[in-house]
Amino acid sequence: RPLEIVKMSSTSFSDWLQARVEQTEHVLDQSLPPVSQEPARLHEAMRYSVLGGGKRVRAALVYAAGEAALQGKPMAAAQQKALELAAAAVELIHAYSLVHDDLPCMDDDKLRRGRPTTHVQFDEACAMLAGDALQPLAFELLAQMPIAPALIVQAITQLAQAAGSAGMAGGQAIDCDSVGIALDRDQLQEMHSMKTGAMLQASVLLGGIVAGASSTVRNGLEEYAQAVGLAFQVVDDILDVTADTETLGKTAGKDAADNKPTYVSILGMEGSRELLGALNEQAQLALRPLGPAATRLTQLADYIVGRDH
Ligand code: GRG
Repeated sequence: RPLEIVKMSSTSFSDWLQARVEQTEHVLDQSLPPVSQEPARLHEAMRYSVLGGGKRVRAALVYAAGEAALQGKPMAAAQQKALELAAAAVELIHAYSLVHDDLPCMDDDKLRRGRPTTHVQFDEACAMLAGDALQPLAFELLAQMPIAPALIVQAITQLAQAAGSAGMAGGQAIDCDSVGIALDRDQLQEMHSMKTGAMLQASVLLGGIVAGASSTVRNGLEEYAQAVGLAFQVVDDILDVTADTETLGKTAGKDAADNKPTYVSILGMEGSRELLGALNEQAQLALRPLGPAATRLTQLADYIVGRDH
């Protein structure tokens, strides 16, 4: 199957998404060190952590934002290659964060993506090192993008800020420190926008950077990404209450048991659903100036808001 981003406005969203998932997994498979190379166990743990499923929402956001930024212009082969590397890079950071989040010193989860977590399958030290090694690999992929060096620097800065103490790692630290503390809605929003929103936003912005987005397009992408990043978390909180938690490897009511505030605990189920609708509307409005080139982004917002796992 040719791994190309073709203009597929007539392709159904699910076919488009499936093609992006396969494309991303192919690039990840090629980019991860082989098990035949030493240290074999570390490489095995890295591959296990990254290639074990996942919705690949962040990768899809990279591709969709790249398409939107091109505004109907044909995609150059170098831009396509760069989008592939950027999409793989955000999935590597995401995978590392899940491996570390599952460790006994954090959430101590036993299942992830329907399989034993990395520290259960291997051991704690190996899982920590696998996460440690996935993170720099992401930046190595960005450094290999065949685009202007100034754009590579922007992309690296964007991803570093989203993953660091002002983004995901910082949000995780606030989350860890907030057990047993009653965060209000603004504090909860700030924590989530750092912990999960920042990486979703970075995915959208990376697509824009790689495809050379104009400032109008970048503004639209930023606004869209903010709304979608938050919506993702609201859905996660709703699913924590409603989904078949056993198959997801989570413990029912885990957040409540940990005394961690969630959107559902603060706004109630109905209030959370209302907020979700408003965020989707905000995301769709932000895309209006981008026209039909943003179709995949509009569909992705609907997908994120409507997801059931
Ligand atoms: C350890 C530095 C560090 C950070 C961890 C993102 C994060 C911070 C922890 C993840 C914990 C978690 C389950 C958060 C809820 C939202 C979320 C990020 C869920 C997992 O993302 P999906 O649904 O997962 O995109 P898949 O498996 O589809 O890739």
